[in-house]
Amino acid sequence: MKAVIVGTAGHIDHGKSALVRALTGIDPDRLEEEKRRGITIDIGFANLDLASPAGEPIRIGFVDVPGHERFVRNMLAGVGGIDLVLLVIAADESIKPQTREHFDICRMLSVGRGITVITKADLVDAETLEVVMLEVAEFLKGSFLDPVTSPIIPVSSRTGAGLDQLKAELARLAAEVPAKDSSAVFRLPIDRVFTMKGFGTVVTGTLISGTVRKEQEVEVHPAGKRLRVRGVQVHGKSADEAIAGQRTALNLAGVETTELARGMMLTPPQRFAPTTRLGVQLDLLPSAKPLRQYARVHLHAFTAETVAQVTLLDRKQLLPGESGFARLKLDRPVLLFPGDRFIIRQYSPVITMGGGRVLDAGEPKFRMERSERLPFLESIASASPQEALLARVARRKMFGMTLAEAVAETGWLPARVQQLALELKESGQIAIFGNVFITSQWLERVQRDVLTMVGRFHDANPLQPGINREQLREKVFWGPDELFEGVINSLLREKKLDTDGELLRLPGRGVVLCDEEAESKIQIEQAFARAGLKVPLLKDVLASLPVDNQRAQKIVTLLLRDRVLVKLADDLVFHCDALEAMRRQLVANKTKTPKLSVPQFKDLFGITRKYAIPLLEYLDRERVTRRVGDERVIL
Ligand SMILES: Nc1nc2c(ncn2[C@@H]2O[C@H](COP(=O)(O)OP(=O)(O)OP(=O)(O)O)[C@@H](O)[C@H]2O)c(=O)[nH]1
Ligand SMILES: [Mg+2]
Repeated sequence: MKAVIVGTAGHIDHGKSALVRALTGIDPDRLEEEKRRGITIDIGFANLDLASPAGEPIRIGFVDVPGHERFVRNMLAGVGGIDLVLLVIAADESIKPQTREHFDICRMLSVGRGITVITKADLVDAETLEVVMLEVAEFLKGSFLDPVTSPIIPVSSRTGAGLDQLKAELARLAAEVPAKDSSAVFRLPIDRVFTMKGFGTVVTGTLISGTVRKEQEVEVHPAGKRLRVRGVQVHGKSADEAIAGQRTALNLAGVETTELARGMMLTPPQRFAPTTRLGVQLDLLPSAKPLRQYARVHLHAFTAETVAQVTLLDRKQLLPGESGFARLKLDRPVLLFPGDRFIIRQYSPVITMGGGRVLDAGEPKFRMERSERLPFLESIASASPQEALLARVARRKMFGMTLAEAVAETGWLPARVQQLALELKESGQIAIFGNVFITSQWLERVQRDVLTMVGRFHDANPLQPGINREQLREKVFWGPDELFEGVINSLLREKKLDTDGELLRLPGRGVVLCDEEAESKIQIEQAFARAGLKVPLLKDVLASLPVDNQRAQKIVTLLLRDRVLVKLADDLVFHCDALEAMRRQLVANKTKTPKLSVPQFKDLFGITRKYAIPLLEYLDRERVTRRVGDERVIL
């Protein structure tokens, strides 16, 4: 069944609650104090089933708001999720201050559709009613409630006159209203928290998007706590799930009522983070005072409320009726997505000043340059979803943007982000590596940086075959692993890089041995391996090779780098296996010979003093032995 939320709006005592009761049979004033004083203090709820002109059933959820100027805060908590408004004006009083203020709020929140209801028609004569209708029509001209497109209906909740016409009109409009997206990300702004005997903690709210099911895990923002949905109620009846547009109550496990409050937001777990920085488009009411740079204001979005400081990005002050780009610094974090609407009220005295639209609620952790903020907001303000995603990816520069980041920043489902990303890839504007997006411009730049870095490595290390991947990554990269791997692979594919296992090199650079050199390398290695500790002089070995001395030196450098050979003194080089065998023999004989003098060492390995001293010093360095006087203790 289609679910539509209808809010009331209007001045105190103009008959909003009486109208809801007359339409639904349910008294939305639920508090004892409300009944006693005969005024609405907090938002109240009721529901009504209607049939569309085509005969389809529609469930209307009413959110009845208080008209008292002191309770506009509560009105704002109710109006955030509504699809239609009933602007209620009493025939005997006509337009009053909160008629204007509530109407302004609805306009600022882009409510878009509604019906103007002239209540208490029974209290005035036909002539007065006529005058009031004309006055109201004049007031609404040019707005979303312009009488040319939306009706003004006189009713009496006392006699019932006009109610049938109102119901018919409601059904017609409710059928036209686009349904809230139940396949989008689930979001429930909490408007009430209470305990129910036998159930525990219950929260209620207007489900503004998505679907929530029994036994599902949810996260509450900004607290960040994960909770389980023990039960779901829709319009007061148990259900397996609630869908967007329904008045929803959730019984939550694992949380006390004291941990929850109006203004918090429920979402799927582990995907979203609340923010204290918003990039917005701000609209000031014609009736407001000019908004100064760095002014503090009250911000209301859905059921949340916080103080915010305004930094105007495109002007020094915002004049009445003007619209500009701004950055808001919030005292308390809220969870909002681009496209969400909000209201601002003057800090003191508290009067509604204007409102706006969230453009950016996901400023990346590393700070954006101040100068980048305005162009970014301008670029996404009227962008298509595809262009907006491109701008968001571009903002992340060489770091790229992960799918998870894109989801968190837009509030779109992963599949939608992926689809848009694919389209951007097909038009050559971004590259996708695994789950990371990077713009083509930034990819080119990163590729260039990588090649420059590898080139520099070759210049500094002419005898090395290439740079280790990890080493390169540390030098040039801050983005996610997938992006680094993707960039390297793209360069390998384009043959701008060569690889040899873990090593990367520019094509034609790095040491590559020719056949003769490879042959010589084996000869050198074997000569030293055969010799054990009685090694030949290096220069004698080199002289016997088929290659010239310079190339021979290059090969020796490679063997030393790979620690196949170990140099202990000028012209005195050993094979690593020989050194290892010596070490093992010493350790094996430790119990028999715990100490050795230099002569004993010479005799043990049959070597001369010229070799013995550097070898013992090597063993000391390697902590196999320690020198004590003229002797070595084996450790
Ligand atoms: N004669 C007559 N009285 C009405 C009608 N509608 C409401 N009233 C009376 O007007 C008074 C105020 O009505 P409410 O419905 O409480 O007004 P409200 O707009 O909800 O007031 P707040 O919620 O406090 O802003 C009550 O005493 C109602 O009985 C009507 O159509 N005709
Ligand atoms: Mg009321």
